[in-house]
Amino acid sequence: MLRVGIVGLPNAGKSTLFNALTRSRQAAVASYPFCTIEPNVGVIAVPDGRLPRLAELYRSREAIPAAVEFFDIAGLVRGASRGEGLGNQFLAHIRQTDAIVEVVRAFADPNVAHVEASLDPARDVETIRTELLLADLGTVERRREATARKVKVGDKAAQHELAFLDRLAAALDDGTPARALALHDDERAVLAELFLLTAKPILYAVNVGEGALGGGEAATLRDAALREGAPVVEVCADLEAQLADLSPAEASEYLAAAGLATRGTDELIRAAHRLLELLVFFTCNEKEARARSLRAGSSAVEAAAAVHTDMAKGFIAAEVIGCAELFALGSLAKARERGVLKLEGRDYVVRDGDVVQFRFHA
Ligand SMILES: Nc1nc2c(ncn2[C@@H]2O[C@H](COP(=O)(O)OP(=O)(O)OP(=O)(O)O)[C@@H](O)[C@H]2O)c(=O)[nH]1
Ligand SMILES: [Mg+2]
Repeated sequence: MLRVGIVGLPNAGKSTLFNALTRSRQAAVASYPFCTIEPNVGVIAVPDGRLPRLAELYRSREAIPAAVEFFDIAGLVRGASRGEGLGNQFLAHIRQTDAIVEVVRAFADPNVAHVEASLDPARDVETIRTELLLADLGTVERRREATARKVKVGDKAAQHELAFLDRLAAALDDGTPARALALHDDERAVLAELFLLTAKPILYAVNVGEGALGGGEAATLRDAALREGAPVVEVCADLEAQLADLSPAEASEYLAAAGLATRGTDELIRAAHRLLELLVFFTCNEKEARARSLRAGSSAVEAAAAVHTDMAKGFIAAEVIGCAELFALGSLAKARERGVLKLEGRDYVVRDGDVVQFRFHA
């Protein structure tokens, strides 16, 4: 399962958001900085309105959503890359994630200390960016020393790598995250070995408290995020965390009363899922309707492997229909009748929303 790390300054509301996401009180929350030291881990279902409709069509006894793991990490402060705050320990935890959700504090509350003493979301984003860049620069420099030693003893391949590491270090030094670089395949391989923090896809979760995001600094933040191609999602972490104990109906009522149409956390989970470049395909029968995550661009046989290795080994064909088409027709029988149920081979590229039944030799 892919893992998303929740990153940000202390007291930004990371653990509050984690609890809102997991609809639990698993993570300790406090108004003092560095409340979280050991990370909290939770598996979170990806909300998908298509799943209950499919479960109904197939008369499935159970509906099982796709899931992503969220990892609530200790707060990061200015100087973390040099070991300030919880420094290196914190950075090691981020290294273990596949994508980053950065919580940006945009709520004002005199009872909750701000480590920078004033509210300024755009500055906070810059602070975190700088620390991640500096940490990566350190990683690249250590690798560069090792590579330079290889070049000295006449290793030809190392020369290429050294040139790439120089380019990489210059980019980081210039404020460009590793994810923004255009890379050749061999460079991509070196980058993968470095586990750089700025190579991970990122999205910003702006914690707006009970109010809405507005004003100049919010616009600056959005502009900056857009320039780097990062999604921005607004959440009311504290409000949504309070919904954890309510039934879905009560929660909707509460949200409506607060003037919110949807849960920001639902949007956040879907955005994180997209950030991981995942799509969802469905397998459905009477036992269960199940949403499954798959890397975008994967083939039918790779999708089969995501269900069971035996299905991939004995793969014969995949019977496929897009769920939008299926909903329009109203039943699988009709889809069969109309001949819109397609039989696809192992190289078929799976699309988001495909309902797939695999045929395979047992
Ligand atoms: N007013 C207000 N307070 C919030 C909101 N979100 C979080 N808080 C409060 O802010 C404080 C810090 O929240 P946490 O979730 O513990 O913050 P954190 O980012 O996990 O902090 P560290 O673990 O110390 O890095 C707590 O007192 C929360 O109740 C919000 O949206 N509005
Ligand atoms: Mg915390």
